[in-house]
Amino acid sequence: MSQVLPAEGGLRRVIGDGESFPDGEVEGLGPDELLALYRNLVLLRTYDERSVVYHRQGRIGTYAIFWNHEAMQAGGVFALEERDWIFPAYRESAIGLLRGMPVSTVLSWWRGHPSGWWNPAEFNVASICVPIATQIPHAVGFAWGSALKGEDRVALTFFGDGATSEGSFHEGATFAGVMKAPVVLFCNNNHWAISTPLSAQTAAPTLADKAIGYGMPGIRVDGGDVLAVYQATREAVARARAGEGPTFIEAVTYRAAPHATADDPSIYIDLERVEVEKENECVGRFERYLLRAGVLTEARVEEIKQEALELMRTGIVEAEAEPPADPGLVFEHAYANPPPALADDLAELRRVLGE
Ligand SMILES: Cc1ncc(C[n+]2csc(CCOP(=O)(O)OP(=O)(O)O)c2C)c(N)n1
Ligand SMILES: [Mg+2]
Repeated sequence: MSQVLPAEGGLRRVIGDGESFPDGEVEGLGPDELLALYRNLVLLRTYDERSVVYHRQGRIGTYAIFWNHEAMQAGGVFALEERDWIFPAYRESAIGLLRGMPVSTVLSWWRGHPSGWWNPAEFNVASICVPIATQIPHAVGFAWGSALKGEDRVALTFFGDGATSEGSFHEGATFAGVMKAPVVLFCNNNHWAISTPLSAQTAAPTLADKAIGYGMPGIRVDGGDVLAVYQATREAVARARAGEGPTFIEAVTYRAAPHATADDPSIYIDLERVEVEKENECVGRFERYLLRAGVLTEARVEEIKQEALELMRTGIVEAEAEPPADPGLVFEHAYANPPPALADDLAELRRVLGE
């Protein structure tokens, strides 16, 4: 099966455009599941949009925006069981919300507060990795170890197009293929690694082509179509659970927001393409699908959005109610015998902070 699956030359899609491309269906998803998936999308979207506001208000630090990545995140996670683990990067910082993590925990992470570090075993969500691609070997090792222990767990790891050029991706993918680790390598191809374009990450026609060299199937899917993402991930998870090893999923999108709150993409990005992407953004796409199918009403949409906003309001209040962290924590746990200069630095920091 080490080939790019034949149907994957184009991008898999399920959601139609309301005109020439007809709506499809995913077997096994009834109205309740579809609504649950919609709620997850709205929760992530609301988290993201409010976080940009909180950043502008100086209430959280630099923030990695994931606007229009919600379908990849929610669709991927919806294909997992609770016992399966998620290994996120900074772009999936709020993925824990889909596992019941409090909003205040994620906001605290972006506030640089220790209460933002959760116990991974509580939610089966590993810590956020900022060094690019490092979560991939973590996920693969975890999945392999889990299989050796006879547990029935799959690991899903998210990473970007840029991450596929990193050594950690190569090491993780090689190991996963050789060991047949029950892992899903989920690549969100948003065409950019900050200002470095996709064309710099591979000379092959697609990123899914990379799967071949690691002996695993590669699937290409429309990253803005939450149902197509769910369906593709469900297949990959089933393959992993059946002992058939890893799958590489390339979910294709185009980054419609800045890389992070400290970025000005207008100097490098294709602004027309961004406009097209915004028009076709993933939450609205699924919302219109559900309205067409009669699963959702305008009134229900409003209700679900208000509920998510309320969760955010409570979350930021709780995060801001945390007592200030002791700056000494930054200096601990790195050295058994700290060099004297470190103590001087901490003293200086305390002086600057007026402590
Ligand atoms: C090992 C490493 N090198 C460089 C960086 C700086 N850096 C932060 S984000 C980023 C771009 C990554 O792009 P991609 O993998 O496509 O993910 P995206 O940000 O698009 O989700 C880079 C190079 C880093 N965090 N880690
Ligand atoms: Mg990228």
